[in-house]
Amino acid sequence: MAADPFRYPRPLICDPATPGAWPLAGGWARFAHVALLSRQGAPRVVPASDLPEEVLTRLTAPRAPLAGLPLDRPRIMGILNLTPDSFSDGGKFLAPEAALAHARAMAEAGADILDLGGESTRPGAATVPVDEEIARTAPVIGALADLAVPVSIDTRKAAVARAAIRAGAKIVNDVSGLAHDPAMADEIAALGVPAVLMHSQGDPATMHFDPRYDDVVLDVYDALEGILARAGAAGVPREHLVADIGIGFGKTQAHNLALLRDLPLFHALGVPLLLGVSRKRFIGVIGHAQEPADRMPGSVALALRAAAEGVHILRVHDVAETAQAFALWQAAGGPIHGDRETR
Ligand code: HH2
Repeated sequence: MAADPFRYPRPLICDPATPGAWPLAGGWARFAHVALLSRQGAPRVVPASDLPEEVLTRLTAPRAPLAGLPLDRPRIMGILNLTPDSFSDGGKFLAPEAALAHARAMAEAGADILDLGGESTRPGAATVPVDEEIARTAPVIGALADLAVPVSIDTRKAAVARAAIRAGAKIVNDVSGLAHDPAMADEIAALGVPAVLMHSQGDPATMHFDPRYDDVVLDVYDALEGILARAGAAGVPREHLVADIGIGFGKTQAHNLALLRDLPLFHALGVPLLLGVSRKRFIGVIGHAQEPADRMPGSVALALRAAAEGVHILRVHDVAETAQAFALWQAAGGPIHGDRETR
């Protein structure tokens, strides 16, 4: 069977004032052309209006609000690791008072969502027993119940997700993309909450050994499509799903950069996109910053670039710095609100 030429349409982001430009994922970024990526050869650039209607609709349709949060501008997800061993902030927020203070400080600094995790998934990390992960996360989530911003639970385990949602979390963030815990898809469906489903090749313990792909961009796209379909089959409504390419999870630096170069392709999945690059290792390598805490400028640069490409949620350690970058970008005419309608 001949390959579908419209299977991998990568929008080419353009100035919002471009005549005939379409809104990307219902948001602020615009595109008028797409590069049709293919496993067979070089991409072919065509006007967006040449796309089959179903493909164009997937690329342009507004995305549903996430846990009540409208995705009409780039949103900041602040990271709170309640772990002794996370690669950047491990051990800093283990004490509940420190965790709560940091959560409130991030909300104050402009976080739209807080992502709490009780298990590091850095390369080489060991798994944490379910009871311990719940003991690290649920009480802190309960203590943040008065906070206006929704909390997400960063876990690969159904029981931890359940305990977190019961304690007041509103979103599940599964870095294994339903692969770690066979009960996760049914649990998310039963809880009736939205979920971020991330692509990962292999387990954190081994994923960094020798990750291989035929074509990393297209392989990750196909895998995410499969993950979203699995969630759908378990009964999770499409409006509850967010996709994430999983930077650094079973990917080399070359894989990470290839994925970032073709990031707009992933809007063709038809769901909101989340990106987590904050302080990750390749930023330190390219940006000559050995210490994770010194990788803020590179992290902000990538967050801005992704936001300009219509990515809806940026998962970051440096909330105030990212919020300031977004504010200045917007003040200088960045198309955050998509107010220069061309259609
Ligand atoms: N990255 C990390 C953890 N959770 N979730 C999503 N959706 N996307 C990501 O890229 C992502 C994630 C790893 O970063 P961090 O939480 O800072 O470190 P650790 O896993 O060591 O706790």
